[in-house]
Order: sequence, then C-alpha cells, then structure tokens
Amino acid sequence: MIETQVSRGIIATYFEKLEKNLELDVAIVGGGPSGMVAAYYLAKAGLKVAQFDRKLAPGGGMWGGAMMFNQIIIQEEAMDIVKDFEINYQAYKEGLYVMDSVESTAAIIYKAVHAGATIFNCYSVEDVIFKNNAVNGVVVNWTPVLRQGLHVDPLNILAKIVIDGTGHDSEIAATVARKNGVKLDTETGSVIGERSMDVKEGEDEVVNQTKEIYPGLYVCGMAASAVSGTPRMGPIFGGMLMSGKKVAEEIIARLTVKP
Ligand code: 48F
Repeated sequence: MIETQVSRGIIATYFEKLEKNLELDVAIVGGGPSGMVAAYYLAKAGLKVAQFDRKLAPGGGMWGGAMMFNQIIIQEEAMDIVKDFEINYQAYKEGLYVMDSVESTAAIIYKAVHAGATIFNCYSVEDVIFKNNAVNGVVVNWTPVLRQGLHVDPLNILAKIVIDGTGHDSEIAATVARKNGVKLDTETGSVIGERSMDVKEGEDEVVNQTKEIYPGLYVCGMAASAVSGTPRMGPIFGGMLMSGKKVAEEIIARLTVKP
C-alpha cells in the first residue's frame, strides 16, 4: 500500500542518512551563513560534513536582512564567494553590493547540500564529546525535547573537527570552557562576549578571529566575534561569508592529504 511505502521510505532512508553521519570529518554547529558557507567548501573538497541547526529552517540571521527589510549588503572583498553561490547582486556604492536576503540564504543552503553536506535541522547540540583534552564530536538531541524540558538522553556523533557557528551566543565554546575548566585561545582564556556595533572593525575582526580556539574546536561567524570580544557589524554579510570560507580552508589544509 502506498500509505505504508510513504512511511517506510522516509523512515528507512532517514535512518540510513543518520547512521552514515555518526562519524564525521567535520561537525558544524549552527546553520547560519558562516557555517553554511563552511559546509559548502568542506563538502566540495570531499570531506564528510554534517551541519546541525536547532531550528526548523537553517539559515540563521540572514533571511530577514535588517529589521525585516529583506536585503543584505556585501562588500567587494567577498564578491568571489557570492559568485561561487551564483547569487544575483546589484552594485550599490563605494564597493558595496546589495542582494535579496531570501535568495542569498536559500542559495547558500542549496549549494551546501548539493555539494554533499548533510543538514540535520531541529537538532540542538547540547554538549561536545571531550576526550584527551580535545573536542572529538557533538552530543545532539531533538530541539523539541530540550524546549519541553523532557528528561531524555542525547546521542553522540564523532567528528575530527567541530566548528562552533552558533552565532552571538557562541554556545559550544562557552560549554567547552565551562564544563571542562579549560582555557580557550582568547585574551582571557574564556568567552569574552561581543562588543557593540562597529561595522569596519567588526567585519575585519570576524575574519581575523576565525580559528581553532581549543584542540578540535574552531569558531566562525558571530561566534568568533563573541569568543574574542570584537564588535558586531549588523546586516553586512561579507565578513560572515569570508569567515566561513576561511575556516573551511584551514580545516581542508589540515585534513586533506596532498597526493
Ligand atoms: O547567528 P547565525 O546567523 O550565525 P552566523 O553565521 O551569522 C550571523 C549573522 O546572521 C548576523 C550578523 C551578521 O552580520 O550579525 O547575526 O554567525 O546563525 C546561528 C545558527 O546557529 C543555530 C541557530 O539556530 C542559528 O540558526 N544554533 C545556535 N546554537 C545552536 C544552534 C545549538 N546549540 N545547536 C544547534 N544549532
């Protein structure tokens, strides 16, 4: 009966997909623009990458542009990335370009998945696997379980590298420091917290601060700004895209064996 086949098809292939992703090269926490861009370049390089976002729709803070005016701004330096994602754009002024935020977000999600990244939406990463003083993977649970406060244990997913792309709260970096009493590679050894708006400094620093902050744990996007105590930058997204590309390039260099 078609009714049974619809259910069976979904259940069988979903669990096959989940099982294939129990051991990863890279686990990305957060499906915002920086994490999505990282997923695309990592998958394109042949690495096994999965992305976990607690929301139903990944895309983070890019869908709504600014104050729900659904346009974003990107500066010249990031336009090669915009072209990789085949997003339509319009030149504005002084090296700035404008794009439709819905098209941009959808394009980044589509290209990441099409390149081979797997997205698990409605998954919250509540902890990491921590062994031998390194981050070795993520601990996941259904978002509705956590929202309802149900006492249900999570599942574990091993990864050679974990990327914290959780945005302003830098949740994974904060959890690693708090639970394990370790020092992160920041000025204070802990999560400093983002500073108030400064577009130029924020855009420069989000890329500069994209790095490994603890063995096995990288940060990108607003999580990199928050961890390092650098300014927010608002609805200009070039820094997010460049941060995602930078973290991917560093990890590709580390995990890919040159012939
Ligand atoms: O915040 P977010 O869009 O990440 P981003 O790549 O981009 C920041 C910009 O959107 C914007 C900005 C740009 O100028 O300032 O804010 O740094 O997306 C972060 C995603 O992570 C998910 C969350 O649902 C969102 O989609 N997320 C956060 N914590 C968790 C998580 C978690 N513990 N587990 C799973 N997903």
